[in-house]
Amino acid sequence: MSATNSVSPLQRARSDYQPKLPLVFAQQGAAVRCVEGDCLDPLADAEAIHKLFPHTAGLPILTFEPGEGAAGKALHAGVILSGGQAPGGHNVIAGLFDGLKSLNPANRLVGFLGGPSGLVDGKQLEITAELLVHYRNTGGFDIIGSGRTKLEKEAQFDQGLEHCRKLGLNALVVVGGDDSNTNACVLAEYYRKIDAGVDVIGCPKTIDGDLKNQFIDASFGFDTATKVYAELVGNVQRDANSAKKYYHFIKLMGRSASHIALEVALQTHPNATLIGEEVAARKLTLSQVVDQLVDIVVRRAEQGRHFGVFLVPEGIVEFMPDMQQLIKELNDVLHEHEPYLKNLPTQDDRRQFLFNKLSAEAGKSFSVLPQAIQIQLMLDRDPHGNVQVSRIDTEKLLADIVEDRLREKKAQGKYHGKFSAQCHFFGYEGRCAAPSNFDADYCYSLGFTAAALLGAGKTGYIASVRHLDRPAADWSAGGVPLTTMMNLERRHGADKPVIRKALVDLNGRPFAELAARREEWAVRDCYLYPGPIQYFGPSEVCDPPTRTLQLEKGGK
Ligand code: FBP
Repeated sequence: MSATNSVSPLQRARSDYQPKLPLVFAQQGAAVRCVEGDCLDPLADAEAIHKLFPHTAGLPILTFEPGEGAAGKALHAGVILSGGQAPGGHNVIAGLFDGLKSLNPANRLVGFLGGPSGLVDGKQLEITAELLVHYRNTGGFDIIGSGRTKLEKEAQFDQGLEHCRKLGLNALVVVGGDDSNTNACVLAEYYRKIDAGVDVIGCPKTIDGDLKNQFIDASFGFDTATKVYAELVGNVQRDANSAKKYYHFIKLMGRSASHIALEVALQTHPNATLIGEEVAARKLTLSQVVDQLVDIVVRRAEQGRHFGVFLVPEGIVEFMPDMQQLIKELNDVLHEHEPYLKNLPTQDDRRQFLFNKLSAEAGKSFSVLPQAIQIQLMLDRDPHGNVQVSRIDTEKLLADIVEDRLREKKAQGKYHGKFSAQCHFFGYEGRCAAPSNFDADYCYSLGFTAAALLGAGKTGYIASVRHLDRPAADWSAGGVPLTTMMNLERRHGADKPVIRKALVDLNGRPFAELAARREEWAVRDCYLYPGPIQYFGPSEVCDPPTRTLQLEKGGK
């Protein structure tokens, strides 16, 4: 991959930005004292996880403190970017590189190309200081690319090891979400079991914000992505409030969890925000969700307001009990009849075949959906078995059904307004944005932490930088055993050890803030316009973390 020749003025100015580090690293580089704390059991299914991971379960939590680090072996590390892009990935690599060099200038870093498949296929690139100059503080994963190949089979691990040996590597850093860090954990255990001499460390990445727990404050990329979406939603709100003629249905990325929609709502105060986890808890069907939106349109019309903005998390359909049942049955039929379905000549044949295999109830839910949505629900699952929710036009589905209901109401004399919908999907727009100061600092610190963990000879850990609501100098850095975050989940008919996804906590403060204010936001126009991310200027404009993080950490 070649370095970019043409750069924008912002990119040029940004390349001079020196990301902030936790004090311990700022003062000493990555050669710091590694302090072992309590041994941590898996948060759930401890006995089973211990059995599956005899070498990496029950390890102690680690913290880096000022003081001399143990003199370690020379490190030759490989880094893999895995899964969807998230702002700050390049800074993880920069932090890792600088951290390794601070341990020993002879240490090396190579990047595996195109995600985990780069390790298996032996495709890599030497990371050098000259190359990194072009990527520091930039968005994207283009320095080495990313991919969604699932690393799960021993044959893949063995092939990867062969390439590591050829390249003289003794360490790997996997930058990814819950699924990729699950794979990193399995890889670490396997390499330790066979005494491969390759240590494996994970880093928490995903714009979705669903890789967090008591040890991980946030995944990187969530801060920047939500700021980009909040800017766009704010702009749309201003347009809606100026023209006063459209309802905007905005689908936001984030996979199953609704963290992104919730955070964007807290930053912008739209008229309605659907939260998948609430829909599931209240067992709301598609029709009931539509009723809620219709009610808001009707009440606003009574005040002469015929415009508004609704936020829709992309994974919402998976939380509606009727749709959940439908998706579950579709998954089973798609899995069981995959080759046959692939050979059917038309989409219509496939639709008909699937429909005939569904239970009466699921068939009913399927048949009320517009054809385009039926086809989208039939699309291939991703390599981890997930429905590709970013490819389902849920915002259009909701807008269509809301319009139908309003038409009925009008005919019954229960609604006298005007309704015209505009649909948007904000997702890819935010994944490669230039990282905010928060993500630039956090990612660089994560990379540095990964280097320090390798320097301390650790394997099977995820880099953990905590107290992220404080200034960077006060952040603490350390490592948490990947197995601690594991539990058993049913996947493809078998119990599999996986890192638990964090969904929106309905008892948590971010959701409580939305719940307390949404009635006012629904009927009045309380729009907030956050504007674009600021990289230069006063700290209160450039540096604040997300509302979610502030509230979760007890802030006002
Ligand atoms: P990760 O879990 O890999 O971080 O994915 C993030 C994400 O952006 C999701 O929000 C979205 O549903 C998905 O990737 C889209 O996947 P793709 O890039 O394959 O279209």
